[in-house]
This record gives sequence, structure tokens and C-alpha cells, in this order.
Amino acid sequence: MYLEKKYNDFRARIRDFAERVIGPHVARVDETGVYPKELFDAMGKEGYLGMVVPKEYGGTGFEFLEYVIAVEELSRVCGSTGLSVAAHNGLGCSPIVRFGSEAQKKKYLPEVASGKKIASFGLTEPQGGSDAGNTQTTAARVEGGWKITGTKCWITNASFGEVFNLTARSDPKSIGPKGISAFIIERGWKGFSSGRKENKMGLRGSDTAFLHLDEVFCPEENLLGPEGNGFKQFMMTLDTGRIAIGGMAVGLAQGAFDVAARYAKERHAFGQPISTYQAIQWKLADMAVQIEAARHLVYHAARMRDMGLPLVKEAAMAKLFSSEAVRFVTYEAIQVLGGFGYSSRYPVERMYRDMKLCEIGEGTSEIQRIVIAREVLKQTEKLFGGMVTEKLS
Ligand code: COS
Repeated sequence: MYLEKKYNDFRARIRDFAERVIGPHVARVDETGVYPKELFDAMGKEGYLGMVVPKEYGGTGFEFLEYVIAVEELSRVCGSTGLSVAAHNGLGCSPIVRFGSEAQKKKYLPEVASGKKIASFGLTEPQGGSDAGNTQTTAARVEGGWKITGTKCWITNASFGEVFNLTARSDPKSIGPKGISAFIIERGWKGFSSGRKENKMGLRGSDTAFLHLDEVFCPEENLLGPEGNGFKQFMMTLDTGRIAIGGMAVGLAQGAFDVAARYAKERHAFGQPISTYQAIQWKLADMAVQIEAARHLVYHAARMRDMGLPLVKEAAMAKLFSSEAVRFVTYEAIQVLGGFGYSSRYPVERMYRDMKLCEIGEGTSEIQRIVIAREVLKQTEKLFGGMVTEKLS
């Protein structure tokens, strides 16, 4: 895919970092589920934990496209790293950047952008992931602030995150997406705890756990954005988060392709490299097309974000397509490697397990289809105005 030189240079820099610093740990991280803290520290030093934070608040102020390329390159080497970094930047830091007051930005952004504290996001609850408007966590008004009670689940970086953007129903009479507000909660506040780390199929190094809030007092100044606007803010956060998950999918797919293509050239069968057989060539060609198309959709949505354009449809399309592309690519990569692909001697089986989250997290593929259908139907209305169907007589 054609890209301006500055993006290619940026890619080369982060690829080198991912291969040199993260690469040696990946197999062990997958096996044990333990992610070394020094890797977070190393990423913090490079500025990769403050990519969406403007420079005046201690971040690198990268373009969104650069951020997506970074998530892609980290995921090409290690999906767990890609997801942890995307969740911290896109879901942890970003809502404070977009919706925070000046005082909140000054208080929280420098410490999360440097990686001194990891930031996280809590929307999903046990009784409803896709039905995000059915928030059961409550925020009851008390003197000086709010008392928050409820449970959030599948929260990335929950076990060690220190700053959490959470939604809770602040209007007790409301139902559905209205009457939900967003709050910034800190670990250490009385009544706040995280549950046991989930034992997952893939992305095993990326921390996932429940959060429990038992009458946690949240001061008024930690209401994030206007009261009652939490659902919309979180939907807007997910729109851009979905582009980053698209970047993660492209990265995992590229990682699997690179292994498969190289293996096909080195591996001999029936007296010649398997890359000389059409059966393998067609697989590699189809894989390459899927990756290229996914990357186009993801980068296009990222550029729209950089231009401040509406991108609900483009973000959902990018995530949906790239999530399905990476499923195809990692599946075929295993097939190219045969028995070796099925074994943990090569990383493609890990990538196959890691990629499944792309079809679930930050909105399932089914939710992306709902979002896309709503948007294209709206556009169709604008295009045609009146009826196009013939009147029945
Ligand atoms: N940006 C801005 N506003 C948005 C929005 C978006 N992307 N999506 C919805 N809204 C607004 C709507 O415009 C509506 O506003 P008004 O009441 O002023 O008209 C309000 O939010 C409610 O929206 P809607 O009626 O569409 O809500 P639904 O309950 O029908 O939910 C879906 C819509 C299903 C799309 C939403 O719940 C969703 O995305 N669910 C998946 C959640 C998810 O991704 N979870 C994974 C989290 S992993 S971190």
C-alpha cells in the first residue's frame, strides 16, 4: 500500500522496537499469561503509552494514523501487546483527552501518557455486552459527588490499571442509553476492587478481569463530560477504538502471512519449495489481497479521524472487514505450515487464537453489521428522499 515516507519511517522504527524488545518475550508471555512490567516501562519510555495524548499534557501527540500503525506493528509481533497498548491509549487516555475538563487533563494525562499509571475503560457489564445502553451500575448523588455501585466485566488492564473511565446510570428513573454518565475512578478508592485474571483462549498476556464497585465515592470533579452524556461519549470512544482493533487485526494477519510466505519458500516437498506450487501460491495471493484491503479500510478510517470527519460507518467497516480478514489469513497460514502450523513451534497457531478477540471486543461483528446497516440506510434515505418503490394499485 502506498504511504508517505514519514509513515514508512515511523513503521520501520516501531517494527524494530517490536521485534527487538517485545519479540523475545512473546512465546513465554503466551505460555504463562504473565506480561513483564519492564515491557510496559520500555514502551512508556518510547512514548507508546501516550500516543493519543497531546504534547502539552505529556504525550507524543501522534496522528491517529501513526497510532494505528503502531498498534498494527506491535500486534504483528505480539497481539497481547497490541491490545494492551490500544486499550490504554484508545480507551483509557482518549476519553479524558476528548471529554475531560482542563483540571482532569492536567491531573491525569501526564501520568497516564508516561505510563507511570495505566488507564482503562469500563462499559461492559455481566448482563449485557452488546446492549451497552442497559447499564446497571448506578451512580447515586451524595454530598460532594456520587456513590457508584456495580460490576464491569472483560476489562483490559483491569488488574494493574490505576485510572478507570466507567459508565454508571446517574438518573435512577431513566432506562436505556439515556441517563448514563461517565466517571473517572481511581484504584485505591474505598469499595473498588478488581477480580481474578481471566484465563483466555488467546491474547493471554493481555490482562482481563472484572471490576467491582461497592459504593465507591467519586467526587463531583471526576464526572467525565456533562451529566447524562456517558453513553454517547463511550460510543464515540468505541468508534475510534474500533479503528485501532482494525490495526491490530491487520498486524496479526501480516505477522501470520510473513511466517507463511517465508516458510513456503524454505520448505521443500516433492523436490521443490512449496511456494512453487499453485495450491500454495493461490493461498498466499488470497491472503495478501485480504490484508491489503483490510489495511486500506483501516487507514482510511484513521485518516478520517485525523481530519475530524464523521466516521461511524467507516470505523465499523474497517473493524468488521479486518476481523474477518485476519480469521481467514491466520487459518490459511496454519494450513501452509501444515503440522508445524498446528504446533507452538511456530507463532501462527498463537495468532489464530489471538485474532478471535477482534471479532468480539469493542463490538462484535454482529454489532458492526447493525451499525453499518443503520448508517447506510440513513444515507440511502438522503439519496432518494421520497419513495422509490412503485405504488401498488
Ligand atoms: N456516536 C455518537 N452518538 C451515538 C453513537 C456514536 N457512535 N451511537 C449511538 N449514539 C447516540 C444516538 O444518536 C442516540 O442519541 P439520541 O438519543 O440523542 O438520539 C443514543 O446514542 C442512543 O443510541 P441508540 O439508540 O443507537 O442506542 P442502542 O441502544 O440502540 O445501541 C448499539 C446501539 C447496539 C450500536 C450500541 O449499544 C453498541 O455499539 N453496542 C456495542 C457495545 C460495544 O461495542 N461493547 C464492547 C465494549 S468492549 S470495550
